[in-house]
Amino acid sequence: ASFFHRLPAQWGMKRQVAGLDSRRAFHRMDDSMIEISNEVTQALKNNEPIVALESTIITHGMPYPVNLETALKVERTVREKGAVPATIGIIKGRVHVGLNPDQLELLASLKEPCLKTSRRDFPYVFSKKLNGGTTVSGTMLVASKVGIPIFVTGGIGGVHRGAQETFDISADLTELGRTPVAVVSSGVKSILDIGKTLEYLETQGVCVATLGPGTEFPAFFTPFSGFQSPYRLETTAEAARLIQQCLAFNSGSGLLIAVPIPESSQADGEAIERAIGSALTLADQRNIRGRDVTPFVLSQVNLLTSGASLTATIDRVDFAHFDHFISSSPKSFILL
Ligand code: PSU
Ligand code: MN
Repeated sequence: ASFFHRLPAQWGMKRQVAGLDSRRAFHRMDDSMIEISNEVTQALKNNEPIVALESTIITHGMPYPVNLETALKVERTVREKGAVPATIGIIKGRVHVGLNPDQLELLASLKEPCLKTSRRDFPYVFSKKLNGGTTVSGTMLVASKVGIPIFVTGGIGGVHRGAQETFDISADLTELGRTPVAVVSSGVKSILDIGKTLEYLETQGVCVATLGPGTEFPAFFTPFSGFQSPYRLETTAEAARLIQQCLAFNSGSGLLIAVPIPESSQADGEAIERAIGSALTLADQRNIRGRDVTPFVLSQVNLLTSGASLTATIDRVDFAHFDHFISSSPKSFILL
């Protein structure tokens, strides 16, 4: 009996050595893990509209310096619309909500190694004090922890073609099922299987709606994917109401609002979609797997289209959504 009485004390010592001073530490987030910029802190306090932005698109989605220029441009667009941008990323093992231009430059230039960080990667990035670009899933997770319910991005991850063999299904989809953040996106790139992606989102309990005149869920570079959107929204007011009702019901799930490319700008889109087929074949031949698939295919498609896909991506990331832009503060929803 005395042995068992002594045991917890010994464990306590070990926990101290490991930097975990009590069992409660297992449930408590260390303050040093997340730093919120002054601007975002003020906006949260004053209930001003804030838009979360991801950083994998910067670190793994586009080449330098176009990635930095695009990140800054998107932030400017958000500001022009009257909201505060909160780009989320990880520097030396610390999550930053609201990266300043120097921090954006550090991540964009890849002067230091930088890990693509989705939900599963945080513990490793923290423990090794690494830099990280947060994916849609990683960014949603952080946004929800700090109380930012709206997140705007270009393309989200999805179910990869051939997932029945590889099981390659982006953590973005499960995150949408478990984290109450509204993601406004240009849709799902057809490097993915859009039909399976929509099925999987239904399984995860994610409300999916397309904002605009069409009835299809959009591919990234064209408004047409061949798949109907579960729901259609005609106005931003309808979108804002959907978001508000989703969060008020508190089911715990997020939602996905797709904003299709205007039909007038889709000509290049079709050529890009064709290049995707070749890029996927090459990825398979070169045995590219797991987290490397998306970055590889994106850069390959850019090569095959002589840069047209990159230009179109910048347009899709920055421009398209913001025409019908929705923003919010934790308590109110504002149409911009
Ligand atoms: N789509 C793009 N560019 C990107 C991504 C998606 O056009 O950079 C990034 C996003 O951050 C998304 C991630 O969350 O890729 C998905 O990666 P994966 O398929 O490995 O889950
Ligand atoms: Mn994957």
